[in-house]
Amino acid sequence: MAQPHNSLHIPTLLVLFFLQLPFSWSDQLQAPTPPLPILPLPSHSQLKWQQREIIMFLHFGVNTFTDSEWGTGRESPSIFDPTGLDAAQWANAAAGAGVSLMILTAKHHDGFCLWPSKYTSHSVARSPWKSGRGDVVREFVDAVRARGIDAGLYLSPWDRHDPRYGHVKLYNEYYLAQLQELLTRYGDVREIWFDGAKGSNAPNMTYYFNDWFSMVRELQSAVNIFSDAGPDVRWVGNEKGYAGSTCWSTINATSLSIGNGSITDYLNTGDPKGTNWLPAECDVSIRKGWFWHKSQAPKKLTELLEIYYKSVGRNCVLLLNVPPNSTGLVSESDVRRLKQFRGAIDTIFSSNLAGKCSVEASSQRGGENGAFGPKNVLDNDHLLTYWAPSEDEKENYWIEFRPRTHIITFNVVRIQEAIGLGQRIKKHEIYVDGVRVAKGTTVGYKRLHRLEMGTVDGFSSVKIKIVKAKGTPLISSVGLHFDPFWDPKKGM
Ligand code: FUL
Repeated sequence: MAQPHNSLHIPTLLVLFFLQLPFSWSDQLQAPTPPLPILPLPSHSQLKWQQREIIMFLHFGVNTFTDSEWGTGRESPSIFDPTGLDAAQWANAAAGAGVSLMILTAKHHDGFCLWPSKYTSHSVARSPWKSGRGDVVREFVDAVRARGIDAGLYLSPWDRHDPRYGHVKLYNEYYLAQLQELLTRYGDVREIWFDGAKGSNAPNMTYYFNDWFSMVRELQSAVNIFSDAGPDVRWVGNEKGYAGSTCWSTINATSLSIGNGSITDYLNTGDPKGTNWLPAECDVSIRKGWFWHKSQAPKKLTELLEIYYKSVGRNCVLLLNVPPNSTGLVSESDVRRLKQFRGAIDTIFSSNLAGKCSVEASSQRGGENGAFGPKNVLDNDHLLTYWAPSEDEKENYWIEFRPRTHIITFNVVRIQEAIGLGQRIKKHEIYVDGVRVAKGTTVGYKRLHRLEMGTVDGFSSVKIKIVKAKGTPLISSVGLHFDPFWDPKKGM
């Protein structure tokens, strides 16, 4: 009987089955694959931004010479004369703090431009500094790049000087023209800052954000765009440098808008159900003001460390402002504080005491021979190698550290997720010898816990439990550290 077209009879199927066998045997020699991601994911530029941890902000302009924070727009360019301006000194100060990106206020709300823009005369070109032939933006980008540091720029949307402000089309054209100057004349720009502030008496203005953002993307491929609402980096919702103790890098961008005071709590915590990867940046000044004032001094080291734990230690990037003074230099007191700050961070985190422990976990993806074992949390990679539990395990995931020989003294626990596959952990707890010493919600790129109970001096087991997660948690790094500056009684 003729076989119907398209169908296979049983002997043929058997032959095909046996032909497959060698392939399934060799399958066993292949490495177990990484798990599927949980969307949304960061872009390549967002991942690079996150790993910077600390960025330096520089507020500099006419306000530096008038002892004010918000200029009126009526300042005469003749007051701008930073006779000792040395952008290499700014870059050295940043390098001393281990910073890899610096962002300069090319134009603040007063409208004065630190570069000779051809679209306005309200700029350095009309100032006595370098007889009007200077360009602060040029000196800044050249100096930071010479130091191996990336450059970023702030261009204030609110402009109190330019008469076009309030005339929607004219001002948007002006703003875009300046954006094009900044993004074509000065090489690579890694972050552009769109500030949301606007005085209550300022004229009505509609900003053409979509045009601006599209223009930025057209002119710069590796840039991150910051605004209250992203699209690449969001504001954390305050200027104290503190993220929420729950802080998701995910959020719903459609619920955000720029300059909207009612969404600060949402910005502070993010949203586990968010469909956009839009991590938060914590901006704060090393001094009280954003601009330099003779009467102000830098924050104490303990205050800076508090900020570090509540920003970088809560899955964010810290944007620390260090304002150059009227001579055009970062003040010596600030340079010293920055060095101290970096020194303290290095003292605390440069050695990982968990490295002196053996490590076990509740399960591991692909079994003993897979590449996802718990030891991955002890290597120097904090992104691409990670501990992944087996997908058969549902909740109650744990990873445990036992000292091999030494007595280990620590008061800080660091946990990092492999965020390249999505942020997942919703709730976690830390136990020392069976007693809970810390608990928290999100982890993200980095979560730091300073122990409220103070220092643990010797233990037989530290266990981290992942109590709730979106799917299987993936932990890229765990650290046990000793912070000599932490005093739980003072809370700092
Ligand atoms: C705010 C501005 O009004 C401040 O002057 C400063 O630039 C800060 C970073 O953003 O919105």
